Amino acid sequence: MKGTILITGATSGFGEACAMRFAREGYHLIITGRRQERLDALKEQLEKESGIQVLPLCFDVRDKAATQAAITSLTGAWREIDVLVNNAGLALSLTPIDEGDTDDWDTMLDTNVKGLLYVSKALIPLLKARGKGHIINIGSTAAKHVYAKGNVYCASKSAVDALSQGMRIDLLPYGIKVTAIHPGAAETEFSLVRFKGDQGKADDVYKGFTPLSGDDVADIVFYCSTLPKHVCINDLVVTPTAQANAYYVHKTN
Ligand code: NDP
Ligand code: 8X3
Repeated sequence: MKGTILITGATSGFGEACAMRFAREGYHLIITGRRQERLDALKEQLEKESGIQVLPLCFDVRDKAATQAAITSLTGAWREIDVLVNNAGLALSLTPIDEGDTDDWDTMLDTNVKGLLYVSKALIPLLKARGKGHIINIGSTAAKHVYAKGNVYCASKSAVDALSQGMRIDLLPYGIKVTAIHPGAAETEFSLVRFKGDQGKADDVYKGFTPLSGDDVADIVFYCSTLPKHVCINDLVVTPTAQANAYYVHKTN
């Protein structure tokens, strides 16, 4: 056993790919999300394939009490967490600021910012007690450049960028590493969620170029989390080769 990793939002996309990658490498996994049936299926698959142990915790990161209760429920070796991947998050709609839906704004800010804070607040005491650990926050190119109609989603990811810097400073005395990884366009369920189930609109986002995959990002998370104790990647931006930044994607059709 190489260690234990807790991944939020492991029911699809980057989180699921990270679960698969770390399972292959012999890590025990704590996987979280709101879809219990997906968590159960992933547990069954990974325990069978990799011979590691998987603990599913089904909760909504927006629910402060449920988040704290889920972490408090950890006992024994499950409390010895080496890596926390704060990945759960979403965008909803692509709308000019004055036309934005305030419920969508609440959901994005409550999930991407406050949810990340609740999980971190609950987990940090366990890392501090061991004098080591690594928090990996999934930001976005949207944290680095604000694009048209991205307003609140971009703001939520800017907050993840700022919080990652703040965490790194405050956790320095405890030997806890903090890394922010900022991916560009990646084909997961992200656009299907953003466009509220419109598969055609979601597919259009990735036409004409090769986007990142969940596996690409999982490789990077794995690399960052397995560097020597004295080495920490603080901030990493990764895009498809066809994407220069949040604005410029070279599409061939
Ligand atoms: P997916 O939609 O495929 O996965 C999102 C995950 O987040 C799901 O497992 C979902 O689980 C979980 N999640 C969402 N809301 C909540 C909640 N309230 N409580 C608990 N879990 C929640 O998208 P990605 O894998 O692409 O996204 C992962 C992260 O990467 C997000 O933070 C996203 O903003 C970021 N990102 C994505 C990029 C992309 O282009 N795909 C690029 C840059 C960053 P469930 O529904 O079961 O709760
Ligand atoms: C996801 C990438 O460009 O849709 O964070 O904002 S983007």
